[in-house]
Amino acid sequence: MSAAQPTDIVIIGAGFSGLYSIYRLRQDYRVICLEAGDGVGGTWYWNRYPGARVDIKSVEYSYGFDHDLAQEWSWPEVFSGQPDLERYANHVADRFELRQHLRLSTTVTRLHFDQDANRWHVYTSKGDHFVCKYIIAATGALSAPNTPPWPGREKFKGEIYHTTEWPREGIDFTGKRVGQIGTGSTGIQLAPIVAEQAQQLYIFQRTPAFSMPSGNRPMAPELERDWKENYADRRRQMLETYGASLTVLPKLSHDDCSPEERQRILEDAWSSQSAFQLMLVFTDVMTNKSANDAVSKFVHQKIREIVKDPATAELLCPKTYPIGGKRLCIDNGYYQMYNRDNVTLVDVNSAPIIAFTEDGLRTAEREYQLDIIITATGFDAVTGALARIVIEGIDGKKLADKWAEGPTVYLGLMTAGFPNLFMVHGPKTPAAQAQMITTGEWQVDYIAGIIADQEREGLSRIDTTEAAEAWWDEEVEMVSRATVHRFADSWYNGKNIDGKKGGFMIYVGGFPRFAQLSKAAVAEGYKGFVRS
Ligand code: N01
Repeated sequence: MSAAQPTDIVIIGAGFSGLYSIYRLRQDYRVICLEAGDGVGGTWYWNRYPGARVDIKSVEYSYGFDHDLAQEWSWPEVFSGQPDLERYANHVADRFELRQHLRLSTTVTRLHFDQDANRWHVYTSKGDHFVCKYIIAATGALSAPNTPPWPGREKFKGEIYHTTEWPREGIDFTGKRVGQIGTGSTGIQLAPIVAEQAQQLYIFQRTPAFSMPSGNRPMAPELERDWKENYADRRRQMLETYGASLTVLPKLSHDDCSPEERQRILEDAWSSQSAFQLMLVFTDVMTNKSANDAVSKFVHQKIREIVKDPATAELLCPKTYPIGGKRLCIDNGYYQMYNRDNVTLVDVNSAPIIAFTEDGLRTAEREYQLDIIITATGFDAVTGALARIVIEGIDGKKLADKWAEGPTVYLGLMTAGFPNLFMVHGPKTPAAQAQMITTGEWQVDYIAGIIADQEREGLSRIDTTEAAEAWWDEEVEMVSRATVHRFADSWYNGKNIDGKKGGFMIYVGGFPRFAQLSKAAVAEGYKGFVRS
């Protein structure tokens, strides 16, 4: 163990919010950013599976903090793939000279709060020991992989890969029998590419997802120019609407439209080259069952038109939850892929996966002989990354114990008993319900303002209270009751993982309301915080 190194702020994670935290805070404070990976980019460093691509236009899904960066950077495609997003993160790290603050391949293992000195002690997998006043956990909502604990993994003679731990050198599927478990956003992007190479691809599906064509295409000069000329306005609009610039907002409810109008609006949205447009066909898609059913049925109709085998098409039609209840997926030929002879859809809802075997996978129905198994089984979302660090707050209380029944937080920013520790995209923030780069920048600016106030006023500690957490919980539950999200089991409510507790993990009241409540708390004399 090396001697303790003093610093002011330790940032955990060098994804987009972690990198911006360095940029924003390094002028005024000593800042160190610890990152488990050997490169920057967070989500876009880890998720390097073929087909990984963002579902928001890249001109929008990019930093806004530096005018010249926004003007000079060019995205080759409208919805960038992982390699371009990782390249952008590296460019930002170099251009703004952030690397001197970075410690890569360094996993934070323990955080301990010294309540007499009001300092955090930070321990890492490399044996480092830092002492700092503030922690910024930019650990990402979707960073800790979820692999269900099927027995027999060590027996399997082939190779197993999780999509979020994809080897940098890639995988050659040529001539292989491949099994892919999971058909969420990740699985849907990956499968068509594997199908082109593999001898046989079995897709193990428990719940079908709603997906629509990504509409990806080379960046048109007019689109790029239009955004570059209007960046300031667009970013402001984005923060004032959903935290994402949904340019065509609906004017009519489902019941206001004639059947012909409904069909035309739905067809336009399907070919709009913007996934979110499908959720914006009527004003009440997320709140009115008949409006939601109309959109679901429209997607079912599209699936039945594309997929030639009627039994496969029926299995692919989601019927157990409303569209939008889980995040809508985007794809490049996902449904068309099922018309290939080398692709088989396996229903593991009716016959669940039981175990890995020497030669493949066994379900309740039969064994499948496989050379490679891909687990596209998602994430221990929102709380997973922090749960993997031993975090000891006031009186040595562990965060894992405090959150055993689910995370409790104030504004998604702080949790009582763990002073001076701030979370970006923490539990019960809008997270993936908004555009995470821009709203991450907003949250980092908000935290920087709080730290500046603490320092200017000569204070040593800021915490929140259980009463404030209870108030935020009520707000989170109240807004979730108004939308269809509660009718779907997903990472939004922790129900993607057996036994995970905690209720709603995401704030679905919209970014503007989240930001307004956050700003009001500070403006009203740090309401809900305890400062000393
Ligand atoms: O993870 P998921 P993901 N037996 O949890 C299945 C973002 N993202 O990595 O639905 C059998 O959605 C599970 O089945 P079920 C985006 O926010 C964005 O795909 O739980 N199957 C499901 O099919 C997204 O929402 C982009 O029944 C099991 C799959 O594994 C989030 O990341 C791209 C199982 C997991 O799907 C997560 O997406 C990629 C079991 N025991 C990701 N356990 C874009 O920007 C799990 N599954 C485009």
